[in-house]
Amino acid sequence: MKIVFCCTNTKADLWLEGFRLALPGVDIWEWQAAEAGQTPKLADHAVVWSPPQAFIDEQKQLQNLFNIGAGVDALLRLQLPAAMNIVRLNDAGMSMQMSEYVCHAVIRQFREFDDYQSDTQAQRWSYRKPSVRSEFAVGVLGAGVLGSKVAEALQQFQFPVNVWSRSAKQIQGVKSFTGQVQLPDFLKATRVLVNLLPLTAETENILNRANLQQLQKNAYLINVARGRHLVDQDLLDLLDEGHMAGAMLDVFRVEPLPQDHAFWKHPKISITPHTSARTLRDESIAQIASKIQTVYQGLPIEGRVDKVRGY
Ligand code: NDP
Ligand code: OXD
Repeated sequence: MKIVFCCTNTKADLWLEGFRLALPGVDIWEWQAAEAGQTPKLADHAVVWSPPQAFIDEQKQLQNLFNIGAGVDALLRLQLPAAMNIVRLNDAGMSMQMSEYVCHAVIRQFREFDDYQSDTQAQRWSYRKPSVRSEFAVGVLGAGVLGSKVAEALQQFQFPVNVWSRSAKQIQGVKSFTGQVQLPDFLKATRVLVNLLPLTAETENILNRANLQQLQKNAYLINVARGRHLVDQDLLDLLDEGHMAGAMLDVFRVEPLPQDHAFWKHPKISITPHTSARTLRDESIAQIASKIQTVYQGLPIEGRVDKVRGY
């Protein structure tokens, strides 16, 4: 069994060590581009994050690309041979982190903690009228591995929760909306919009003026999926016009967010550096190793990406 590791911005050593422990006898190495005239060593499977096209062009025998993240948009931008499968990470500790992040952001807005922070700085003792929970409906775009768990977590705090996905979902206490036809009703019912969609041709720029202005007045946006879902200027305009109350953004069109981007200094925008749900090394190694063993048993594995659908 030969595995090549090619994860941009990731130190390989501990990953390689972890896979050697989980898959005794495996031949695993970190990819380096072959020198001109050198014959590259070819692997059967790869563990990847945002690899370059040169990697795919060289490693022609790969059966599976095991992505060390949930989103596979960077892989689908490459020219991949038809026979090369993409396998996404299924949760592996991400849904708990994502639930923490989103619940934090929703509660922070609902309980006006940013305003209390300003009061602290001004040494001002000032009560606020409590917000009405029933008027604080949270709408989650995407009800897959992460979105469905986030919807469940939000219910612990008794917010009304709706989800929007391609196919109908049955999540206890959560109203499910589907497809383009039901998107307007979903948006109209939403005070806090959480984006957990994959980035595909259909979902790119979905957080645009036409959609965001259908949200309830004083809406709040939490974007934890991909920067290219959001039309940046449309958000800035809707914040400045007062239709939207604020946003918490974890992902951006260009990362790191450029120093001169207007988001940095906007008083109603909070920023985190693509950290809402991190890849956890041990959990990810365990999941990928188990999937590789399943492949060798000739059995189907969870998380095979439909390359046409885009997720
Ligand atoms: P899944 O693939 O499990 O879920 C995707 C959901 O989106 C599904 O419910 C799917 O509907 C729905 N969906 C896809 N396309 C459409 C569409 N055109 N119209 C309506 N609904 C659609 O993904 P995950 O939950 O695992 O992850 C979601 C995204 O979160 C990732 O793709 C990634 O970009 C991002 N992410 C960000 C992280 C961060 O740290 N910021 C960390 C991890 C992930 P259906 O169920 O009907 O197929
Ligand atoms: C992912 C991510 O897709 O970290 O897993 O963004």
